[in-house]
Amino acid sequence: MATMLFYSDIDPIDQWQSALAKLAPDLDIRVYPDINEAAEIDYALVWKPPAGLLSSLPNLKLIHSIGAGVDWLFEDASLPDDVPIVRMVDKCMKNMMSEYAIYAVLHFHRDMPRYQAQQKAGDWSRHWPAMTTDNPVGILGLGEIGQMIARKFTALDFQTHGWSRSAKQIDGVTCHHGPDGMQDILARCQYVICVLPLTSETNGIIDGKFLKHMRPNSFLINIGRGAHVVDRDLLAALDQGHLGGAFLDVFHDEPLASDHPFWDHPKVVITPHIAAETDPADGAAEVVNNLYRFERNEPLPTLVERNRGY
Ligand code: OXD
Repeated sequence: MATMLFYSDIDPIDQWQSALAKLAPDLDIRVYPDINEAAEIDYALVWKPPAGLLSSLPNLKLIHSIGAGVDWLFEDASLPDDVPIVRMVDKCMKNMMSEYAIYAVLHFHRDMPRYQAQQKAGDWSRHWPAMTTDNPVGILGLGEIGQMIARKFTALDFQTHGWSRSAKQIDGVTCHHGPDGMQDILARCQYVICVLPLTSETNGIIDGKFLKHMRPNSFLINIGRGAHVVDRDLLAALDQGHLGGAFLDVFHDEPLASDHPFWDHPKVVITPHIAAETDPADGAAEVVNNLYRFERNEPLPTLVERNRGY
């Protein structure tokens, strides 16, 4: 029987325990801090554990993230180098991320900030809507989540572009890659959605230069990580009128400080990192499948490549 440590400050532990118990009744789940013997732990299912916790488990064989991003794991200097890491990418999460992206784009596309202000003022003015086919959507990051978002925008009839580090081909999506491809996608899209992983290459990627390449009066949606954005450059692009608005779910520091200028900026919409949650039932199925694959020495589809950082 295998033993798995569970650590998360934000996920519903009871639901995870019962979902895992249904699918893998033999799995012994130890919820931190009730680990008992550290040497007994084979697997760790975690979201942002304290630094040093994973390295204190001498027989750890696999680390499974509860979320899609794993940048926080690499902040722990003592993270064991030889233990494979698996990301969570389940269907519910992909659905939630794409719903959020669609909602954010349509918020700007259908001029909701203006109609919300008009409602407050009791103003019945009508404005000609933007046309779907004239306002391309660009998705930065074409992993599983980015691809699902792209497919859904294609289905809504938006011209859909995508950017990835290396070349990709996706039906119905104009794919760009590399640094020149980034300039190209930014120049062509009215709505730019960031779902990039956070790595040393993408940290601060949304800076003044990036924003200058975006179309005048275009919109940024960030559901990647807060550290992708240089906040003061984004604020400048909004204040100088270059950018039409930003829809932000992730921030450098979370919770966002109460005096951060994003809070009451008229062109910014903020949500508290809720674009997607990991559903315990769906997530538990993903974890159990990965553990079976691992035990049978089969390839793990969401195995993190440490040299890439995702
Ligand atoms: C994340 C997640 O990685 O919510 O941010 O899954």
